[in-house]
Amino acid sequence: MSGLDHAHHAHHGPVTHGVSESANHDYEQAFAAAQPDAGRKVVTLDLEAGETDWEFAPGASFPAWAFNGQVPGPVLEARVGDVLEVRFTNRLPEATSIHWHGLRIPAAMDGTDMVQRPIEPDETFVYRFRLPDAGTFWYHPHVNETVQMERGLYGALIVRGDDEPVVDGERVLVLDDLKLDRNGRLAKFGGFIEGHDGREGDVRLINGKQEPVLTIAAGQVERWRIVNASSARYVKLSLGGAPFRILATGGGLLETAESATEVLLPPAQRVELAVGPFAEGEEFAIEALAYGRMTFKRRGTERFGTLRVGPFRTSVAAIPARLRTIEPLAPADAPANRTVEFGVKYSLKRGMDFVVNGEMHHRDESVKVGELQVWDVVNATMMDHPFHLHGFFFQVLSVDGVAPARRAWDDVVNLKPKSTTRIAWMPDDRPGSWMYHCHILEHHAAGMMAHMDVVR
Ligand SMILES: [Cu+2]
Repeated sequence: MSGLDHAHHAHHGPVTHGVSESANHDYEQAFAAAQPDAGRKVVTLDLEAGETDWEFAPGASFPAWAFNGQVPGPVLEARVGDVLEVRFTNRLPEATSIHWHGLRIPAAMDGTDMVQRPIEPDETFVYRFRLPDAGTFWYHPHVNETVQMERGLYGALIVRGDDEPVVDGERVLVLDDLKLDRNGRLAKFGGFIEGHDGREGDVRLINGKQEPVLTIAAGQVERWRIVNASSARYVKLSLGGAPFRILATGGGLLETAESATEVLLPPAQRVELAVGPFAEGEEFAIEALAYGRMTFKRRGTERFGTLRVGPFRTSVAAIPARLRTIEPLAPADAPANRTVEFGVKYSLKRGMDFVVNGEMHHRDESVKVGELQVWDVVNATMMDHPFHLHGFFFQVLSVDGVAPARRAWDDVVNLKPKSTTRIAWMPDDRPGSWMYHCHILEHHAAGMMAHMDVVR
């Protein structure tokens, strides 16, 4: 990756054509405004989406869609205050775009069809934005996601802060599953169960490989940055019952490291764990424990991979008791100023519709920059839904009136069946078109989403 800024105006001509003049203006403005902080740099890179042979297990492969010929796409790394400039070229047979999941960037760079025309085959589009927060994020298309993400289009994005815990090593684990047919080809998309449950497959992957074996040195502590990139699978992650510490969720570090033996990752969620130290010769299953979310198809404990402990190495790891301070955005009993209800409706034509406030692809009221939002996010259905808000972090104030055990920043929260989750978020000065939706991709596609403007 080159750290040098360079002339960019030639890059985005071909694709802004066709976007409304105001969208084009917002894009140009966001592009020019993206400047690195003092002492930081512009991280530039090329990404290309195209067809590639994805060997997910020895001798087993299929024609995938991938970023830069690999699944997952390359891990993008930068520091808080850097500018990321991605020159993206689409070599797929259909239109696409990139959504930068969890990043608090200008609306014009969010990658949805609200803010840009999908990028047609052989077109190039340049995303450019400043990275405001440290954490584990990811990128994926926001066009035909049920197909494009299942076929392999996703990757992790790591943003480092100035004051990170010291560990002996770091790894990124992108979790996914693949649904194949009897012949080892991608199973055909759709059907009633897939529409209801979301698409889940029986090939479980870490970093694009089926049930790999990872090795950690005895005595060492690693930081694992974990992304759940699957379409619908909930991963209640366990290391064969071994304790670990949770350092961060989707919006960065927690206030204190939390000891646990399992952690739930709904689709699109990220966690960071401190793993280890272990003794040489130990072995642990990296597995998802059974998690009931009222689907037709039920799953027991299933393995994603194996962790083996190799020879001892000395450790320099130092994880402080206090990781950071998160100021509360609102008191736990702050009254809600909006109710958003995730529901289902039965339609004669389509069977089941997934709706927000009674409407597929809901158009929600705008919110004003600087006005605190306290939302009751209601799940009126009998199954779980991972709620995702684009472009802004929120804090969970309560679930069914009970304050959560910890304060955290997130862009994804799981909504339990028949529950009310009260969240608070602040629309800072990034006006434009935003959305929130269920991150079970099939539910999102079936209408469980809403558009909303942030206005000055
Ligand atoms: Cu859903």
